This record gives sequence, C-alpha cells and structure tokens, in this order.
Amino acid sequence: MEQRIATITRTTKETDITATINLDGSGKSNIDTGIGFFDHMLDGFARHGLFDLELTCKGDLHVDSHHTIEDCGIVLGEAIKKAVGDKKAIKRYGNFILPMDETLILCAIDLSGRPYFVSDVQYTVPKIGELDTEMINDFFYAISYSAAMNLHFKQLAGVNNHHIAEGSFKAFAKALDMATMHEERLGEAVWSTKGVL
Ligand SMILES: [Mn+2]
Repeated sequence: MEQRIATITRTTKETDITATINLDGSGKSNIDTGIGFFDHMLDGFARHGLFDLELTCKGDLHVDSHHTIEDCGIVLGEAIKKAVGDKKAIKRYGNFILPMDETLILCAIDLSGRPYFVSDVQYTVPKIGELDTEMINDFFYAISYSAAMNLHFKQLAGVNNHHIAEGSFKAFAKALDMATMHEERLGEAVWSTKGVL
C-alpha cells in the first residue's frame, strides 16, 4: 500500500506552520502551537485516530489566538486532503458518538470533496486554559473547507467545557479514522456513483 503521509508548510505574516500527518500511523504526536490546551487537543486527535501527527506553529499570540488556531485548521485540513489522495478504496463516510463522563459528542464525516460544516456544540466559558472556546468551531470549519469534507457535530450532552472540547476532538479523530480506512471489497474503486470524490 502507498504511504498516506503528507506535509504542508504555510507561512504568512501572522503564522508559520508545518504539519505532517500519517493516516496509517500509531497515534504518535509532536505538537507545539504555543497554546497548551490546543496541543492537548491535537495530541488526543492523533492518539485516538491512530494518526501520526507533527505540527508546529509560530503564531502571533501577542495579538490573540485567532490566527494560530484558524491557520492550524487550514494546514491540518490541507495535509489530510493531500494524505487521503485519490480516495481509492476508502470508506468515505465515518461517524462516532464519543462519551466523556457527562459529555456525549456525535461527529459525522463525508470525504465528499464538497466542504460543508454544521455544529451545534456550545461552550459556556470563554476560555479553556489559553484556548478561546469560540475558536474551536472556527478550527473545525477551517478543516472542513481545506480538506473538502462534510463535517457535522452534534452535542448530545455536555456540561464541563474541557470534556466538550476533548470529546469533540476525539469524536472527530475516530470518525476520520473510519472514513479514511480501506474497504477491501472496493478493490481499486472510488466509493461514489460518480466514480470520483
Ligand atoms: Mn483532557
């Protein structure tokens, strides 16, 4: 099987980011975004999706966290898109309902080639550690657009904001792992009536 590894580097006046993802990894990660809680979330994403992920970001955190988090989403989405490649023989759809104590988060993905993002996940505090909670949906929105995926989140339950955030990143990891898995019965085919995704 071809290696499904991709590296993306993106440099602007606001951020300098390099990300490498291996879709067929073992959950190893090396993350440094300058935002501790965000690193914790991306570490959980790699571990629970069994992706290997290296991501470093030098962002303008003296302004605020907006550029760093949004741009990390853009770059991670581009890396996922490149690593998935021609989408031959992948399951395409993935979903997971992830419990974390009182929290329950549903994530559903279609690697359709068409970006669309829907989420009703809500936070009741402005910050978790140094992460601005309003940026979490912006992060996933950026991924859905740059990876050209349809991405849905439903918050089925949740009180603790740390759990809601972590449940979302882990549910996304599990759903993406499922969507990127190979389906042997497809042979070399792409799972679409159109023949391409
Ligand atoms: Mn945690």
